[in-house]
Amino acid sequence: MQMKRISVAIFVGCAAMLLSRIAFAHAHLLSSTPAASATVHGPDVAIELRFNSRVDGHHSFLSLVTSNGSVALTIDNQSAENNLNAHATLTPGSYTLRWQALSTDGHITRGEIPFTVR
Ligand SMILES: [Cu+2]
Repeated sequence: MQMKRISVAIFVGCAAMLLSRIAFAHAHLLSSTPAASATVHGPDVAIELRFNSRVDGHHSFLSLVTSNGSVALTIDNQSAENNLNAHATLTPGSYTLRWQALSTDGHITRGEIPFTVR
């Protein structure tokens, strides 16, 4: 009898956890600056990624990939809790912004945004 009660409690706990995970969907990228495939003016480039949910700026990662390799970017103070911000000084050329975002539900999403600096 005691055993049955415990297993029911575990089941209810799991269902609640599952529901809360669905409610706090992981971070999907809504838009970015630079936009994908955009050409922007250098040398000072402001980077902003906007997501559909809160992201943890301290446990997310941004890097810039060029033909010479990749450089990690320092994430600035977030302009909004759904955003990741950074800035870079870039010479003309092709770049890929690689991002990895930790959302508040503990899920990680990642992607790449190619852009050109002229
Ligand atoms: Cu998630």
